[in-house]
Amino acid sequence: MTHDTTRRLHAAHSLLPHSWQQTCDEAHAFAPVNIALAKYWGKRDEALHLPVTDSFSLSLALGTKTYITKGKTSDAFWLNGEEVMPSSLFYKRMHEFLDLVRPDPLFTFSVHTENKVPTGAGLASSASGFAALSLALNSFFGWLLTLKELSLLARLGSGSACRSIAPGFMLWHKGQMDDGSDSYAEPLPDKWEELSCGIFYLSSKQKEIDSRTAMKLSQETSPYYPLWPDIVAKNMQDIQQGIRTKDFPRFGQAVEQNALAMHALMQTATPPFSYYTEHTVSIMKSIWQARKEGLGIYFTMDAGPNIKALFLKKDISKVISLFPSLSLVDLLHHK
Ligand code: 2P0
Repeated sequence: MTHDTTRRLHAAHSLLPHSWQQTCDEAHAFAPVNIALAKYWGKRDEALHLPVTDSFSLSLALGTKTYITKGKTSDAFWLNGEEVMPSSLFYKRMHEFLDLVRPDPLFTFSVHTENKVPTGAGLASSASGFAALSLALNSFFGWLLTLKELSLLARLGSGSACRSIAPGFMLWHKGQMDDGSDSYAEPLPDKWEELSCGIFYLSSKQKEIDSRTAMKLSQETSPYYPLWPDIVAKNMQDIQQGIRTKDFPRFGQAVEQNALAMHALMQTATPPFSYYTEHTVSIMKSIWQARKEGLGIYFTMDAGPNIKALFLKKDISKVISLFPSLSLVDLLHHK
């Protein structure tokens, strides 16, 4: 067992009871996709997915449904009804995550995952996937984990999964500890019923470079990466203050600037790369133009070409008539 595997196992087991066993035949869970408003882009620890900065997100009503039962002789996974090949990256990542929670080394799982978003298209399906899996495992083994513990566990599957554990605005504290025990996301009490979101689905193709590799390359080679922590800190402040005071331009500008800064890190990496397509750029420019003409609309993008637009409910009809290809998505508010 490598040193990193031991550290991951230790991090997971510190959240779980001394020993555990299956408490029901099957368990289901849903977890939302989260849109990063201030991005997680760079790690201080790769094995434990510990980030360089805090990050901040908003949960959507879209997401992942997961259903688990005990497996037969080996782990078996289905994604949107199709069995996943053991040679795939998806299988490897799920299998390695489940290694952290097997009640005994021979215990295997059967996991059905239904994504309500295109897998691999930059809509963070791995985040909702590992969050839903963590929630389902919690029921399956009757662990009764708290939200914080679930967030810590989900983070070991994929960093951003720690923010998909609950509805609403989620703040991921980067934490200071080497074992990652203080690096988790928590929901903010704030609500913003007026806030609306839409997605321009520009491509559902599997991306050429996965976000984990993209993040590492940006961090290791962009000469602008040293500026990133301060940019995020400033953006986080404006985003949260914007939410508190319902100052939409302050909020929107900080969200958009953060996404553009992250994409600038990719374009200044060696070798440089970009998730933008011609469509992405054309929509960005149309949004800037609409803003010049007085419409309150801002965008963000993750590790993919799709654009997520943010605007207020009062402007929905103007936004729809100006951008007929925009699909509105419901936000998942907390109660
Ligand atoms: C985020 N992304 O904050 C950023 C913005 C993509 C763009 O977190 O290596 O799959 O599994 O911890 O969480 C995607 O990276 O990376 C991501 P790992 P993850 O949502």
